[in-house]
Amino acid sequence: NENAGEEENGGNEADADGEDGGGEYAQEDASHTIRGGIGLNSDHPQYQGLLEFKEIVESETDGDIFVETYHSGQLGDDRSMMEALQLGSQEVTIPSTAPIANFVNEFSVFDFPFLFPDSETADQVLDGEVGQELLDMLDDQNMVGLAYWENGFRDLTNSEREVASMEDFDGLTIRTMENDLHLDAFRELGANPTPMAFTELFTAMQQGTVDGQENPYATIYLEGFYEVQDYVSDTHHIYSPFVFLVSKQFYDGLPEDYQQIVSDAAVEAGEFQREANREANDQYLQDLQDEGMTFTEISDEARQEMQDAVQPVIDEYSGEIGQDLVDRVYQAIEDAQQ
Ligand code: KDG
Repeated sequence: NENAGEEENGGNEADADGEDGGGEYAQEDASHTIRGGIGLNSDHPQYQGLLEFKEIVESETDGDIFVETYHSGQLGDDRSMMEALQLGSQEVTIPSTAPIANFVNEFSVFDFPFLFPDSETADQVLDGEVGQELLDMLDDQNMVGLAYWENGFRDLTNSEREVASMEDFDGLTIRTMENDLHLDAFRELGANPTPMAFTELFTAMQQGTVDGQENPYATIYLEGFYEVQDYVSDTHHIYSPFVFLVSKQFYDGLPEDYQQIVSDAAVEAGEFQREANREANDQYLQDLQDEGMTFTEISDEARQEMQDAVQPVIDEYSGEIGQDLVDRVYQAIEDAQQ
């Protein structure tokens, strides 16, 4: 995104679309407006994906659906944007699955630690039957889930010490997303987890309210976390999908051909986003080190120890979610690797 430039860490001063989108269409000529908001800033591949969605939808409807894009939590955090979708006061948001689990708890299954071996396997499972089954559950919550995008494998950063193995987590205050499974997993690892909206994270690290956080490299770099964090470890502990969500009230009010355009665009922009995201996550570990962060590699042995420690949490949540669904997810992972 050429116009975004270097964004100040928190990204609070980021401005709403039009400027960024550089679209050819005007809102006053459109019959429908989609306000799409995300928590990450305008440098992130997630925002590039949202701009891609805008371009596809506007050109396919010849400007009759206008898309306004917002980033950096300009419309609120993940939870409040989902609530706005439910109320019909916002049309689109693209949260991680973790906060979605507060609305449909089955979504926690995709956040099981060490579940997906790689992104390609995740794609196949999420884009397959069981992924669709979960999207369908959003209907009851007045949201329509149109596609999975990618946030990516989450890695730990902190300002205290190198984290190479489990004992290094001891007592570290780690911000997690607002999700019980994430909290429980970090407790098992020995950390002191604090749930917090993404929009508050940078300040919390800057002021030392938390020692660390975990997010994919792209987010760590593009949000400027290296300014307030010294250590990064490739824990890769959880794979975070994004879900492209639409307000059901809005979607149901669209003519059928427009529904099709919107849902195809969410998938197509998602393919673009996943690719951009993978490139970003590959590139930014080096950039983080160039910015002065110390990188610590997690050995297979240490990762196995972490995996064993969080197994009770996986067992507990499997019970809550339903072992049958969980087994189908494991089966889909196995099938994807054939
Ligand atoms: O735009 C999505 C973000 O708001 C959020 O889901 C990012 O991974 C995230 C986090 O740590 O909150």
